Amino acid sequence: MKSAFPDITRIAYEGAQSKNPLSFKHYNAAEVVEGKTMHEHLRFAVVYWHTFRGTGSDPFGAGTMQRPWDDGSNSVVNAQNRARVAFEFIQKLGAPYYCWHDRDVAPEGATLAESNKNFDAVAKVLKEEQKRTGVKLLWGTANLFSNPRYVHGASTSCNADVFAYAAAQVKKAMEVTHELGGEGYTFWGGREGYQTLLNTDMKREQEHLARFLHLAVDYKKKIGFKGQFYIEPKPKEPTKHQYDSDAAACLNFLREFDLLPHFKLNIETNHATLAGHTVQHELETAGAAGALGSIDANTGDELLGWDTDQFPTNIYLTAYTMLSVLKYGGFTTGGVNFDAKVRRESFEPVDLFHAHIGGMDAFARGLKLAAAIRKDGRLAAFVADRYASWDKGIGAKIESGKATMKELETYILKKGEAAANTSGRQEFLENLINEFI
Ligand code: XUL
Ligand code: CO
Repeated sequence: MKSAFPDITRIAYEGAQSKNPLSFKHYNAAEVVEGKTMHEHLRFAVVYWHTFRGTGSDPFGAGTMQRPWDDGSNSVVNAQNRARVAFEFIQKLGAPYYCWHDRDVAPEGATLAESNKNFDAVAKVLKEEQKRTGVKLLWGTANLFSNPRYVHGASTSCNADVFAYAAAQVKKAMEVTHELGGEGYTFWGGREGYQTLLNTDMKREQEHLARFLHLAVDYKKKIGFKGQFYIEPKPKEPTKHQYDSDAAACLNFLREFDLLPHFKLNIETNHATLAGHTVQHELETAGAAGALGSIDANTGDELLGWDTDQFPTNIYLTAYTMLSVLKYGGFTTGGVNFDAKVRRESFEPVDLFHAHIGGMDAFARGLKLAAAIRKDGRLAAFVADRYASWDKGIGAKIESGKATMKELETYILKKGEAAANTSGRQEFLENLINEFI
């Protein structure tokens, strides 16, 4: 096949002094940080949907992307060619993983049977290309939101047939993920939510969502798929409220319906922002529950209130993200998946390289900064010291569950007043972080 990027060779690490825009300044795959290579820490993944299917269209105008390899048709042959281009791109970039929705990789047919046939035909090429390049599937997922049948949701639709259709689609997507050696499978709530409560039986819809996920857990066992299941929180867009609204809501839902042992969370930066949280908040919420699985790395725009899915270039963002990731032991099954798209105005193929190189370099810097902050130890020591009253005396007694209300009353009556508080030192700590950045 003709090269889609003939002028671009494998992107190399050239170091911070390089002026070559098509090189890594910070991402040095083999460099060891905290005992693991950057490659092992970051586990970068390229998304099929934005990178190979994004057209650049918006509500005000048509697509702008120049993709000369794509004949614009909905044919299987075009999809197979596109798959080969995708692997040329991912290999030249040096990302070890990719991710897809079923409908990104293969065209939807007139019937489920036809869609499955198309999917198999493209999966065959994906498998060949994975073998040829060594690029692996981080996770697969099913698109349960684009087709008009999902207008009222998929598993939370008021229409039971739609639930059945969605289940059939997920069954197939899981099989193909398994066939391609996928290391995970993601459930993002698509349209699982509501536009108005006037027409919504929320309790019933949430029970249906739980039923759906239990069916997937059962089917996973049946086919022997060992990959990790993820839930990806997002509070709104496309619906006004989505049931997987944030990490805490997901954890509560998973616990309520006995699903927590089977799922981890896939935290997306821009979704955290939409939920009114920072991504660190979401990572810490997931991490504290032992459910931090993977991240969809991107960023929003401070002045735009929607899911702009931009490539992350902010070093503070990546440093804080990696501080939380390292704190919870790093990625095992998950990775840094760029659920991000080039801007509508960045329509040339080379922009796909600039975007991913920038994201990878930003995360490599974030990783190095987080490791340096951890090695320095002052931040962790400050936090440990801040909670020192819990390590001994009355604090230790409360934590161990041995203190009663009565005892606490006696303790305070005797003491008269609580020990003096000390400063939270926020500004000092912000300055400390700036020593590294
Ligand atoms: C949507 C989103 C999805 C999921 C996969 O906002 O993030 O692309 O990552 O369905
Ligand atoms: Co995402």
